[in-house]
Amino acid sequence: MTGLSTLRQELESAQAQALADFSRADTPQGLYEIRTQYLGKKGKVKAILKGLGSLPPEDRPAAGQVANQVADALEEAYQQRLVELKALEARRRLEADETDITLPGTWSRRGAVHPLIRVQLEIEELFYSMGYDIADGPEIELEYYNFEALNFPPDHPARDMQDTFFMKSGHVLRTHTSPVQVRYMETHTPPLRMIAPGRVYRCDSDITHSPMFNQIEGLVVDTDISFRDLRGTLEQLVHHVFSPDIGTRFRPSFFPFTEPSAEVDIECFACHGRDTQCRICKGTGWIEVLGCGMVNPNVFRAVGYDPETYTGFAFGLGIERFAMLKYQINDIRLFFENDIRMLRQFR
Ligand code: FA5
Repeated sequence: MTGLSTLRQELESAQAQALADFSRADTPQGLYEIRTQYLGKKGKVKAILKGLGSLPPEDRPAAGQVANQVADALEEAYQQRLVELKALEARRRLEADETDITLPGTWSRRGAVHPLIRVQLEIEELFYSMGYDIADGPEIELEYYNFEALNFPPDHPARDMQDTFFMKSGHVLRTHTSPVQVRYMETHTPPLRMIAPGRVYRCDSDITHSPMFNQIEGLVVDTDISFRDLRGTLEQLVHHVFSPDIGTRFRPSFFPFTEPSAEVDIECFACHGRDTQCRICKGTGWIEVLGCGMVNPNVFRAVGYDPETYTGFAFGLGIERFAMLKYQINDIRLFFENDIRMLRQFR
């Protein structure tokens, strides 16, 4: 056998062995190492080619050609196997990451809307559908807006009606949402319709009174608003929140910012006036739910409206009072204690 054919055989058997090794490789890294064993600087093909120098000069071109063919074939086989192994590796990774939809899931508890927010949204929804604007105002309020502009005379005991938290700065924590009426009228011209929900503060605490609670104010001003409009609107409110068959009663009352003023009672839905021991209405058959009245001309004057041209009505309700009645909650503090057992009932 000539040197050339020996070299050719050696190269071909190295090629066959390399191809077998390539197909056994199962990672791109392992494959690369095998490639280096054959095609690297110290690899088998290079070692065989070292024998090239000992061949007769006329055989060297043919031997070089065979060597190149083997090197090319191995490189091509390497690239092909590399593509396969990369695809295999990607599939393995995907399979390892795959979501097993048969595993039990992580259970997340459903939240619930807080009963106060529920009642607030219900009321907002009603008034919004009747074309009312929803307004807002500051909780830290000037005495002017909380009292003076609402026709509370200076140093008048009426200010004590509301157990005010006074601040050194001359501000107060607003005791009701009525100041929003004044602020709203200052920036709008009639005709207007608005409600203003918000937090208010009073130095007052027992099972039906909280130092921080929520009110919704309502205000309508136009050229011919009457007490009938007020009555119809509030009856609609009571029917919407409680029940269409609940009766209402308007009782004369006093607020410096309305004249005449009234308090609205609803029929006791627990005993309908039949239980003299009823805990809800205390045997009277009626439950007080809000204050209201026709806007006092002095309030119109404070905001620059002509009381000869305009009339209006206003009302203010406690959201906690509504929610306590609606859901039969007997202690106002339950709204603010975040006791999960109570809140869960509103899911
Ligand atoms: C007022 O606050 C008037 N601004 C309402 C008003 C507006 C009248 C517009 C006329 C025109 P009163 O002080 O009655 O009114 O409070 C209104 C409602 O707030 C009460 O009916 C009651 O439901 C609720 N409320 C009063 N004090 C507390 C308290 N400490 N905790 C929880 N709710 C309260």
